Amino acid sequence: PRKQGLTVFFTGLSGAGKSTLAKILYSRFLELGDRPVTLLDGDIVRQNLSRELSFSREHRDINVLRIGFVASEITKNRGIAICAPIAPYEATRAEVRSRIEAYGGFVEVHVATPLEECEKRDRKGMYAKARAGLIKGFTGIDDPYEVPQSPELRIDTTDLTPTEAVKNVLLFLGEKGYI
Ligand code: GGZ
Repeated sequence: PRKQGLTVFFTGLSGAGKSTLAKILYSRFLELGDRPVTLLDGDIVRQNLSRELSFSREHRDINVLRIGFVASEITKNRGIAICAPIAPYEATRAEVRSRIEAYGGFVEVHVATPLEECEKRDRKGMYAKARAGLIKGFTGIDDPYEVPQSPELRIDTTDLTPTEAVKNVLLFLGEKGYI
């Protein structure tokens, strides 16, 4: 029998490592080669599907629900969707989960790298700008991130290489029969 579809939904702060893990996972799934894979990375979606949206609560919710809709269509068609938005609100993540679970697997991965570490890395200089007040409403600084209460996986990348972190995701997916 053909395997069911699957969405792997990474959530976490800016700079936590979501995109890095999502990209590696994407290439691992391509290597497996048994199902079509789609990567819905935060910035790609912002550029292509959500260009008009701001970072207000309302617009973040619209953005995350759009990602969830695309992922649900992919999951319905037995593909694999990998999503990597911040998705700061629990209720919105729960909504996405229930819509996708109607069609297949949903695995929420909280990339739980602490704010201090994300800010220390500050790969794009955005935390410095947010601290300086040049960006208002930045997640973790002056905008909320609601910590996932029951994700399938929680991964702190502070002391893990990206490859090791992705290994944990693949191990979980294997154990649960998703791959
Ligand atoms: C958070 C922001 C903001 C604000 C711009 N708050 O590190 P990045 O740069 O590449 O990732 C962040 C990205 C977050 O977009 P998402 O679509 O994932 O967010 S959400 O799920 O909340 O809709 C960051 C950049 O956009 N960015 N302004 N105010 N991140």
